[in-house]
Amino acid sequence: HSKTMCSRFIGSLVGAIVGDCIGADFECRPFVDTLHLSNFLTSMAGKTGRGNKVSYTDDTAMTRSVADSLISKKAFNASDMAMRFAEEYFQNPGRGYGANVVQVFQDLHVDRYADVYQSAREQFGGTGSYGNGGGMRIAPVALFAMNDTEKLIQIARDSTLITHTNKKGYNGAILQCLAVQQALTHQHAPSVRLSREKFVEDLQEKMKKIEGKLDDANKATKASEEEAKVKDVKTQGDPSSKDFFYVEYLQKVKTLISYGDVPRIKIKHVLGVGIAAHRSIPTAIYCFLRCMEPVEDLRNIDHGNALARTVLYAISLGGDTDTIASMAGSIAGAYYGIESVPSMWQDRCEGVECATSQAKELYHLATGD
Ligand code: 8NA
Ligand code: MG
Ligand code: MG
Ligand code: MG
Repeated sequence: HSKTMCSRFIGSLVGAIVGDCIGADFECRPFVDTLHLSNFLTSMAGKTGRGNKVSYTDDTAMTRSVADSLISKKAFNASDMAMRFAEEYFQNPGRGYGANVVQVFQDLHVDRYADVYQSAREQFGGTGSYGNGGGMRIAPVALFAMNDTEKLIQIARDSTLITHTNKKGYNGAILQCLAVQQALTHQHAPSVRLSREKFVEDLQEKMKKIEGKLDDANKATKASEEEAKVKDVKTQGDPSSKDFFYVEYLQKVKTLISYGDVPRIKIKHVLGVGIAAHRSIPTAIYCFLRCMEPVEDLRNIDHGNALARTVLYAISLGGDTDTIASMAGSIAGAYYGIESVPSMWQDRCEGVECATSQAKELYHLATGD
């Protein structure tokens, strides 16, 4: 059992990397066809020798900082994590960061990390970012706090608030973190497959408590209380202002899964493939669940491997491909384990070795083994 769990820790971080590295080439494309994906994988396999790696982007850069911070402090430490985000950015600014989050790094640096939550609160006129940048880097938190859901929720929220103070931003990151945790801790039993319906219902149950809290904003989010007041006045009747926002998105995921094979255009329309947390995190969860079953036009390139299928399917939706594939890949990796990540992918994606040792450290911290 414990060897299997360690494999799932590694699978989660490496699954996130392969999604980011392979997905990055397709970012922002409205459509990605199977032939294009197939050609990309062929050229990836053909790269040999030095410089054969496919590069990772901001998603992995920030995930690495989250893991490094948790490992070195053996706890969540906001200033340490903020400093790692900013220093990594200044060392490698060309990783394709979100357009606005870079302002937070600048402010953190200029203000010498005095209040690491201040700059993010000021983003977007005080409403805070709802980008998926919190969710894209959250997998290490799920590994670190695997056995303590309350702690997991708190670290997911507080670590996201360093850059994203909009409720949709940090609740999205919490949802993604809970999805990784559920995938990781699901007990595989011979011949009993995970109930996809129950997987979603369990997430709904947890999100209902989180989204239902009256003051779900915490110490670090003065701005979001004001935002909530403004929103009450401004957007009455707007479905996006409802309290149980992610609970409702999860309902859509459940319905779409029950339909079986659904045209991609419908997934893109209902769930989205954008850079907003709410238009990409439920989508990533859908990709993981949908790909437990074969996808007809991916049969020739997934070789019957459900993890590979999850990543390729997420990319095939277009839009924010690196981030959605990375988030879907981290859930799938936590469920299937590192053995399911194709060895060619492991070999050709930048950062796999580092993620592997980080996952082992996190496994040690979480289990004592
Ligand atoms: P972010 O906080 O800058 O948010 C990303 C974008 O979301 C912003 O630039 C805005 O356009 C929009 N947005 C967020 N909150 C609001 C708001 N309250 N009002 C209006 N618009 C808003 O950065 P992030 O870390 O959340 O972004 C993550 C994404 O950026 C990932 O997809 C990542 O891969 C990267 N990304 C890079 C490229 C690229 O050019 N390489 C393209 C897309 C995304
Ligand atoms: Mg990226
Ligand atoms: Mg400032
Ligand atoms: Mg992206």
